Amino acid sequence: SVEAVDIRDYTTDKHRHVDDAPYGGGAGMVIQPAPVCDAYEALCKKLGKRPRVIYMTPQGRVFNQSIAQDLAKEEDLVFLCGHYEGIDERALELIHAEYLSAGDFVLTGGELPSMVMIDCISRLVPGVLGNGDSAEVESFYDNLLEYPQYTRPEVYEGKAVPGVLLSGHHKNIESWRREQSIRRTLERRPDLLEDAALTLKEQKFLDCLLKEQGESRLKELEQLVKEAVKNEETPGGIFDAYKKDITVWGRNDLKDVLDSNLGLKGSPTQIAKASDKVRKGAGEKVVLDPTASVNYIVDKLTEKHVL
Ligand code: 4G3
Repeated sequence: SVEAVDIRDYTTDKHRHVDDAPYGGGAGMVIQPAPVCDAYEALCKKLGKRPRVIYMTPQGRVFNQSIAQDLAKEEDLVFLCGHYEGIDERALELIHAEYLSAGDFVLTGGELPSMVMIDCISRLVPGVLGNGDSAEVESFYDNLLEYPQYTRPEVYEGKAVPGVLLSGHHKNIESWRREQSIRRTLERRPDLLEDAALTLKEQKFLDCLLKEQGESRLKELEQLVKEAVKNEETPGGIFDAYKKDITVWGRNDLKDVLDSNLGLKGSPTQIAKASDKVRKGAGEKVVLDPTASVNYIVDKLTEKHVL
């Protein structure tokens, strides 16, 4: 169950003040340590133990399913919510507050983040809200996103339900769903794949997807580099080669990028020549045309930054 504690009940003055101006000056008010600590101590006395205290703050570790699983093991938890102002640092130290954030955004108070966490944690407690200890609880199962779901009708607005789901072939359905989960995770949350639990076969499948993606990126990148080299005079020939990895402004900056990242020194022409020399050194036939140089540069950029 959830119980709200009002720290104003732990004040002694007649206006029940809980905040005061910050030492050192500055805007806003700061919650004083006594009401927070006294409220916590009263709670500890009542419970006969000292429950973990979670302080809701944008400066905390970002809450996730695995933190929820850890917190779900606790018999009792205290969620401490600041409102506008901060809380005196000494109170946070004395009650051993753990800092958690609901995400990278700022609200007027910690109440909504605490409710998000309470909802998330409580559905992991067996017997709470009708949920059991089923595998369904692990929604971030294997660190993959969920596969798409379909229900009746079989065709809606001309869009049919994927045939495999109607086949009754459970093994195929299961592997189709896994494949969808992997595709979707790569598409929407590639960061999750780092820790995804994949079978060897699934890893191979992912490698194929990545290779396809890499090849199409390469084509685009090649086009971008060609443009940049061609538009020697246009400083506005800006391109952002794969989001954040390489940003090149016209040809002179291309030179800088090649210089600092690849150790290729000199003017673009010299670089082109140097790259051909390297190609020659590597036993390739020398092609002194710009396209070949562009290809070489693309290779280098790809090797270092994109794939
Ligand atoms: C402490 C938590 C509390 C410092 C609290 C703001 C967002 C979150 C507050 C502070 C909050 C969150 C109150 N806003 N992302 N506001 O979990 O700067």
